[in-house]
Amino acid sequence: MAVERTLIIIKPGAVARGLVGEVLSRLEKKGLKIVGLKMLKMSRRKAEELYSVHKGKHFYEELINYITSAPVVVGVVEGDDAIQVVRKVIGPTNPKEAPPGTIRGDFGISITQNVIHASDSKESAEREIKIFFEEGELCSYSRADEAWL
Ligand code: 3AN
Repeated sequence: MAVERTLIIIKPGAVARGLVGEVLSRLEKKGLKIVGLKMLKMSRRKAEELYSVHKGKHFYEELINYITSAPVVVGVVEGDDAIQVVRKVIGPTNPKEAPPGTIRGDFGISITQNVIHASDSKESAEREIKIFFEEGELCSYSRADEAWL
């Protein structure tokens, strides 16, 4: 068992559409544990840090403008192989290619308005969590269903 932590961001459009509960619920029902959670309006500085690998790409400005346009919900999710499991639950980047049953397949509108961000590797998860959370803001607790895992 490899317990990992990953960063999720429920994007502005999904917050505005009232999808926060639905998205968190899908992750919780999959057995993932929410160990940090907050709502914030992302600063341009944090957005640029988060998406630094995309600087210079044709969609970069649109991406930064969108993610800073209105409140987002950022969270840290923990579980066995959480990075890969969360990516599976959310589906591919482009909602048109995301299968039904995945978060992006069911709720994604476009490649920009694709509902949720999640870290794609251990290195990204470590880096991205630090952008939004102090270590002391993350909680350790047992889920009631852990005894069955
Ligand atoms: P993911 O979020 O699936 O890890 P990345 O990291 O490749 O995808 O892209 C980060 C974000 O940039 C995506 N969530 C999406 O909003 C946006 N994005 C990626 N590729 C494109 C594209 N070709 N056109 C517009 N936006 C894009």
